[in-house]
Amino acid sequence: MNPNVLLLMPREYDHCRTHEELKDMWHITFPPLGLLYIGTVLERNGYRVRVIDFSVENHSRQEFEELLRSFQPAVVGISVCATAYCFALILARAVKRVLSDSVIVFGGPLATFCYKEVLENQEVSCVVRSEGEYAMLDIMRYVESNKTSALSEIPGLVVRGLNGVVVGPHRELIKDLDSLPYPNRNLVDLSLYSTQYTISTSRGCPAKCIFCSSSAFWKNKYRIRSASDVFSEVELLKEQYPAMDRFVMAEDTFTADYGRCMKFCELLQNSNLAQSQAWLEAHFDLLIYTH
Ligand code: B12
Ligand code: SF4
Repeated sequence: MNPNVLLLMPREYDHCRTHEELKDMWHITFPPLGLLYIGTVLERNGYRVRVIDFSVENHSRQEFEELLRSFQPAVVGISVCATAYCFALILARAVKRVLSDSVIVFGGPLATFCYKEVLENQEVSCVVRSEGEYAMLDIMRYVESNKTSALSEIPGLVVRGLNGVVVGPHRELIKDLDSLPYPNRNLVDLSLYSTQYTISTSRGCPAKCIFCSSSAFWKNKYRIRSASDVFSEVELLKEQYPAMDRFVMAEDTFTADYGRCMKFCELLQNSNLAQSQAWLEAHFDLLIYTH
């Protein structure tokens, strides 16, 4: 039987505020698109996937442990940005206590940059740096093959070695983002989010502001999906969620490619979605430069 995989989005760790209080503060919550992309690729390859997003779901320690016992994931992937690191470690320890043989994978921005510090925690088996879909697929195959190869041979991974960390071979970024399946949003309960309909149309940012991690995270490459692929996803969202009247481009900058931007607007304008609102982020210079 194929091994199961559990993907976790830790909540931001805040000693002072409860989940309910954060909700009252109009805390913005988006579905975890990165985990949904990874989960969808793994599902399409025959693995059973569960996603738990602690930024919108409340689970006591006991409930979480029960879930681990019943679902028995062989691999647990945790998405880690800086503010969620403490909680991510708490989750990793809980997993290790219940399922000592599971492979615990950290990915996302903090893990990508601070992999040495992350791997000082014995419960973390490995770190995936940058893009996660196919590195996670390789990890699932490694587990499925009864761990006959070495984790350190998988491109894009960092593991603990006898004398410090071992950085595995380089992994190429996905060349054609249109080749990725649309994220299966049914892996989470969309009704729990303050912003439900989000789309990722690009990866990276051409602006390269010196204080920002985006370029370094996406290996200095800016990749975009085609206007028609993005528009098809919007159409699919509308079909699946007829109540949708607004969607959000959840990424660094949508407007950097003028041609694609105009093509997308045309497609939208000439469709029955013309009344929908599209929210997006754009770097000001890129907006002016392209006009
Ligand atoms: C949309 C967005 C949000 C949304 C939703 C975040 C979410 N939970 O998905 C909202 C508005 C809620 C948000 C909030 C915050 N955000 Co924000 N956000 C973004 C943004 C613009 C896009 C994220 C996204 O959906 N990308 C698309 C998907 C496909 O990519 P991805 O999420 O990176 O996932 C890929 C890889 O990272 C990796 N990966 C991710 N997780 C895992 C896990 C495993 C196991 C593996 C193997 C791989 C892996 O594989 C995925 C697929 O390839 C990014 C910038 C960016 N361009 O990435 C900032 C970014 C992630 N946010 C950031 C920050 C700082 C925050 C906040 C802390 C802000 C604040 N002060 O409150 C909070 C933290 C909330 C949280 N716990 O995540 C920083 C993180 C920096 C850091 N060093 O940690 C980023 C990188 C922006 C930046 N350049 O500084 N954010
Ligand atoms: S425009 Fe935004 S996302 Fe792009 S490099 Fe600058 S700060 Fe980062």
